[in-house]
Amino acid sequence: MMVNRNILTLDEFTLQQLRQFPSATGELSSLLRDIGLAAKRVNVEVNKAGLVDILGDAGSVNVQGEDVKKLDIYANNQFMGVLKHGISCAGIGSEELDDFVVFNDEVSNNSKYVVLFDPLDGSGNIDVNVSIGTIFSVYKRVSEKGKPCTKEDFLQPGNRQVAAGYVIYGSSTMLVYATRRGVNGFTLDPSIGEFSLSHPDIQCPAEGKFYSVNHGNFFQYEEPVRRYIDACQRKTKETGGPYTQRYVGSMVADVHRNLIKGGIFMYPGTTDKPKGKLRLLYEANPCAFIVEMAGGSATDGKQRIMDIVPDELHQRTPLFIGSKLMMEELDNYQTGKI
Ligand code: P6P
Repeated sequence: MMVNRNILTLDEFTLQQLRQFPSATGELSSLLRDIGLAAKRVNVEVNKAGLVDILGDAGSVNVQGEDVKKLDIYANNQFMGVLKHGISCAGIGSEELDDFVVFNDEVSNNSKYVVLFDPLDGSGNIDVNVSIGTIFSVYKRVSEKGKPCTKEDFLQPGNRQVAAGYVIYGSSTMLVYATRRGVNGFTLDPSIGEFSLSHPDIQCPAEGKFYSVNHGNFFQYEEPVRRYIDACQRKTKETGGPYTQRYVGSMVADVHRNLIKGGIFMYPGTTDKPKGKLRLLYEANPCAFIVEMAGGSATDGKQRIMDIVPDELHQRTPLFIGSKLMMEELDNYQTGKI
């Protein structure tokens, strides 16, 4: 099958972006290409996970107290490896690691960025062949270059992100990333082994029909959230519905569907977990950056996700994210207007 040579690969796209900014150092383009390489390596293992002894638990438990799947560890090592051996990253924070990792070598100490990532989100779905994803967030370091990066580099509010993205290992494998110049999606083309621009300039529809939440926790949600969910179920053609409830249980899949088709994803706080389950630094913030750059919005139920000043690497936050007008309706419930 001939490949349409007019479709830019990820590498060609990032270099094209770089050429438009001659003053740019190329470090961000290089970092994004490194992430693309790691994603391709992880994709190979995800796609054959049922065939090799990479499935199932690795026997260890991560900082979240969750059984660590072998694929989590493999993915973590792939992303950490390309970032450590690249030219752009001074250090990382990972869902799989207790603390930040400062690379502290001569090249890394002079690198411009730090990266936070969840190497394989939704890994509980690996054994049942449901889409999973990698999520990443890129900040310009605030510490003095030439020295090791510091905790302050990683604990910046999400509104300081330079770039963010995710890889979704689904019916196809896609890498979606956002900078302040827009959101673009690349589908892995197996015939050439490259991520190719398939979704240029992604815009999140202002309206949608999908609402995504775990109904199993319904009676643990705060009253305004329960009233909004109830309203979603009562939508008719006359009131902008009917809505469809879709919940994959893999955040990247749920967020991606809503980014493309319109919709709202909610992981509210519960009576058991008032801060919810999702992590601010490497789940909520990167998804919030992507969705906001595409025209949507993201809050914790009270404030913009990206305005939260983090205290620690693994802190949790409630998350409401998606289409602009759906988020405005939810806000009317949460502020008591409805
Ligand atoms: P629950 C996967 O474990 C994850 O972190 C997200 O990808 C997903 O949205 C959420 O948890 C699902 O959580 O409690 O509904 O199973």
